[in-house]
Amino acid sequence: MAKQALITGITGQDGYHLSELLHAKGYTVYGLMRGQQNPKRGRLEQEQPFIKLVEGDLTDQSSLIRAIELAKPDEVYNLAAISHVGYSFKTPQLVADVTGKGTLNVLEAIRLTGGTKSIRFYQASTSEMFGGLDYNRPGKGYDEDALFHPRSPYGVAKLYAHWITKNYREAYGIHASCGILFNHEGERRGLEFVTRKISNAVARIHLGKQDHIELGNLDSKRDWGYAGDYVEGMWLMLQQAKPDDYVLATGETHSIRDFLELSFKQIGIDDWKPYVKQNPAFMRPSEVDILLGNPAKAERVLGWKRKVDFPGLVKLMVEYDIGIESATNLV
Ligand code: NAP
Ligand code: G4F
Repeated sequence: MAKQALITGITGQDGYHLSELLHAKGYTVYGLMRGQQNPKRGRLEQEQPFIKLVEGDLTDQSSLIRAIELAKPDEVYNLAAISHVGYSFKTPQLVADVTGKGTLNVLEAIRLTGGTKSIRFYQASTSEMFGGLDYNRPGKGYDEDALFHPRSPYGVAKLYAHWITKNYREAYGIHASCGILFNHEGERRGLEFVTRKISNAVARIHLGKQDHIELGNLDSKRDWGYAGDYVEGMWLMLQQAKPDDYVLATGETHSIRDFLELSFKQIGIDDWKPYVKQNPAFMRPSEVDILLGNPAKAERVLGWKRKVDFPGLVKLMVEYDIGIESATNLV
């Protein structure tokens, strides 16, 4: 019998990669989509017709119950969230409702439909929960035992979601695992995130469609991997006999300046500085200065390892954006 999976956040970056992976493994894939006229529906129906779309919203408990009753999933991947850290400072209460309490709503939908023993659950936890204050294990990288100190309404909401998932595991015995994922990027990354903002701008500068890019803090550092590698880790977590929490990361950290340097090199520009203006509008009230993950447990227990390295990631993204931008006349 083919397994059934329900993915919330199906229109997002990870929803794309995970649904491709599960489809290739023979799963029947259900995707929760919000809004009466979601602008991403058309593209999804055209590109991934195998996905069975279910309408619903993380803030609407009854829609989640309906989705579970309809999909009868063996596995639920809770990827839906308001996921932009900067935006979370502008809409902190909404982010608490969606990114935080929304996770409780999915867990409750599983419990109320009697799925606590039959459904395996994945929660999209994040390195933002650590907050970049590397005070407890300098240089070693954050692992599953590191202290949390979130620095944004998004990070705080995700920490609630993380702990409520662990609580449902302990209280009701749900096979629920949290993947503490460090930044993962790729050709499906939203244009509002810094890597894709850069790769897209570099492509447009190369094609003469744009002459500069405006960014905020250039000094922060991130542990950047490729999203396609990370969804494999999500799936592996749900295949284990026992639920647990795992860090997925590369074990390397690079600054925004490093990303700019490699991206501009792709189009033959060695000095990127004349093309970048700093705009305080993109700065955050509190910043996560550095993220570095330690994926040793995932490598040991799950046999997971990232495949795409940092230069490979930058190359893949810039090449993709040059292709997309060349194919359209829009300026
Ligand atoms: P993303 O591209 O921003 O996708 C977020 C998804 O959540 C979209 O499908 C969005 O739908 C959906 N969503 C937002 N509000 C919703 C609501 N009220 N009800 C139902 N769905 C809603 O995020 P991603 O990069 O794929 O990340 C997936 C998950 O992993 C997120 O939870 C994110 O916080 C977490 N995470 C990401 C990273 C990373 O580096 N990418 C790292 C750690 C953790 P619309 O398209 O309709 O807006
Ligand atoms: O690309 P970002 O917006 O990603 P951020 O804040 O690290 O969050 C992402 O990764 C988290 C995992 O650690 C996820 F949980 C979260 O959902 C999301 O996917 O910003 C990265 C860095 C920040 O330091 C930011 O201040 O880039 C800096 N930055 C500089 N200029 C900018 C910009 N970020 C954005 N989005 N836009 C800018 O113009």
